[in-house]
Amino acid sequence: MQKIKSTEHQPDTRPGLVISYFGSSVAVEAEDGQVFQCHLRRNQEIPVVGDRVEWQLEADNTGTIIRVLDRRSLLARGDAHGKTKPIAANVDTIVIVMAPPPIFSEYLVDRYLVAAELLKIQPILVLNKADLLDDTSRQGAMERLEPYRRIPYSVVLSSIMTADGLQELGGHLKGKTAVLVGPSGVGKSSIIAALGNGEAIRIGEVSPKGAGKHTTTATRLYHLPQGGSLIDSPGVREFNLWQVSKKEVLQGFKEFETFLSGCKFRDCLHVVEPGCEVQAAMMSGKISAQRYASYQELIKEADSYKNKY
Ligand SMILES: Nc1nc2c(ncn2[C@@H]2O[C@H](COP(=O)(O)OP(=O)(O)OP(=O)(O)O)[C@@H](O)[C@H]2O)c(=O)[nH]1
Ligand SMILES: [Mg+2]
Ligand SMILES: [Zn+2]
Repeated sequence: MQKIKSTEHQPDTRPGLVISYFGSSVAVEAEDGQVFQCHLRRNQEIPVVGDRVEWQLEADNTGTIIRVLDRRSLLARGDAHGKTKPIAANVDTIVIVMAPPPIFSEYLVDRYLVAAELLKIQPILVLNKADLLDDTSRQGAMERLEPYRRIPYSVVLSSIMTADGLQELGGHLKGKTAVLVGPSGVGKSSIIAALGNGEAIRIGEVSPKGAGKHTTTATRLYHLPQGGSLIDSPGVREFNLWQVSKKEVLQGFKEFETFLSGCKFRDCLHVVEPGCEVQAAMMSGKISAQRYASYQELIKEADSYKNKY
């Protein structure tokens, strides 16, 4: 029997890109750039922003999603019930945005970094609002970012007020599909607006709930004039990983790798075991104590899934 190739379209379907998601419908960009509101059929795979889809035009000028095409990556988080919630599809880069005050939480950054490593997505750390740093707080921020530079991860200090770092960040993102993540109010939407072509991103719009808050409520994809796309996502206070195993947690801390062969026990978890090279590397400062603390916390979490679910 002949297999239908995934690139072959049914006669009346068109290719499209999901640029926004509203629950019961999605906004799909057609090949000519026009955007159509598309409905989902019952029991179909739920599309995510960044997904390539096949869709059909209806008489009322809306569309129906026929099929979600295979993804090259899917960034997701875990919810309180151990379920996986998708954030964005087909991303090459995850931009982890933080800003003062209070600068950032290493635990949050490290969770995103584990996700990035497991999905083989390139992470970039951005400390935005650099204009708000005085000499002392700048020094403190640099010290806390240093372990990440050493691993090495790309770290960019940016400001939409002074335009510092924007060109550097733009260079990293050129031609890529990137998702911006991080807490609310750090400047994700502002960065996208600054890098984009001034396309109306609603920053400064007052949200229905918080007085004077300009919060993004739906994930949305924007094209960059210089090529590439940026996905804006609503801010989060926490990022929970989907249910990862202890082995996967370890894979997420890539700077540990060079020490693993030195451990006394082959099944060493690098937590309490004697003769552990990872613990020794942490003690001698070759591995950051903060990164190691994040590792311990995530190992504990991975261990708890076994009993919970
Ligand atoms: N001083 C300063 N303020 C900034 C900078 N970038 C953004 N802001 C301000 O910070 C506030 C929040 O910016 P947003 O871009 O809405 O933040 P966000 O990360 O998209 O927030 P959510 O959509 O809630 O997740 C706005 O008032 C921006 O003007 C910056 O580099 N420096
Ligand atoms: Mg926003
Ligand atoms: Zn060990």
